[in-house]
Amino acid sequence: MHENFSFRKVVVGNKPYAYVLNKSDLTDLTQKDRILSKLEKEGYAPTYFTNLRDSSDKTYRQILPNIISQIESQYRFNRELVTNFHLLVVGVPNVGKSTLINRLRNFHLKKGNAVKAGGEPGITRAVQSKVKINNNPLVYIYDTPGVLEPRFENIETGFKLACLNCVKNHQVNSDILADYLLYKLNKTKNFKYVEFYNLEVPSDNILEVLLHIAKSKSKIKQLKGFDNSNKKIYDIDAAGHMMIKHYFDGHLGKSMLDDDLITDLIQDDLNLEKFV
Ligand SMILES: Nc1nc2c(ncn2[C@@H]2O[C@H](COP(=O)(O)OP(=O)(O)OP(=O)(O)O)[C@@H](O)[C@H]2O)c(=O)[nH]1
Ligand SMILES: [Mg+2]
Repeated sequence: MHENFSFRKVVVGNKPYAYVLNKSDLTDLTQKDRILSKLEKEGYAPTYFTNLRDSSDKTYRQILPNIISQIESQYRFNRELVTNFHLLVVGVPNVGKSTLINRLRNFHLKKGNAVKAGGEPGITRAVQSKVKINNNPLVYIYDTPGVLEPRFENIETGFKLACLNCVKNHQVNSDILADYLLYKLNKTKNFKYVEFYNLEVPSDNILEVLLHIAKSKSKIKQLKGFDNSNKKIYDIDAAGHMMIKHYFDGHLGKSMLDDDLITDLIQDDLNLEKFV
């Protein structure tokens, strides 16, 4: 896509919108203020961190009233008489778009789920028929399939999305992906994996870690030798898939793969501190 592609400018333009960062239960939000200020600088506001898995997180309830007030202020200005509104939910696969629609409908309309959600990318296959989520004003929302840029701006973006189960896992070799994941876990000092896999110490050797996982989880595969004999070996590929799944299911601790996108801000802060 065009190198100056900006989701906000191209997709949203001047239309009312909200930027929702879901699955906050899986995210390390210790740098939340920095993330927010970076997003704000890039024009993303209002921004909501939501956890739609946990019903005690009520943040998602603020989204619709905010959008309605943006709509109303625009239409008051334009003096148009419009009585119903249509929203579109857009995002990469498997981030919780359909879940959000159901939750908005459950809460604002007190009605049951209307769209299908699920644990794999690609659950929503086509733009769905509109779903009513509010009366007075009447608001409908369209569910859409997850979208990815045709080409990732760099290979690391593809790795991040694969670690988060936003692209189908088999598109990347699991040991390469697990190697990237291990590098990120170590770099961000997230050593939960050491405890989770009963390792003695942190490691930066992915084969060592995957072999340990394959042994402890009995991931074994059979190979036929040249002499037609059966050989059993530890299945490193299966261990890699397992590690990535453990990660995106949250077993390897709360994490933030975009740490590299906010380090420049941390550097700015450090530079400022020198002058204080
Ligand atoms: N941990 C966690 N899981 C969530 C959260 N929100 C949704 N999920 C789960 O994430 C999975 C994907 O949710 P969907 O709503 O189907 O995601 P989607 O964006 O519509 O996915 P596609 O239609 O495939 O693009 C489901 O298993 C949801 O239960 C959340 O806040 N935290
Ligand atoms: Mg969906």
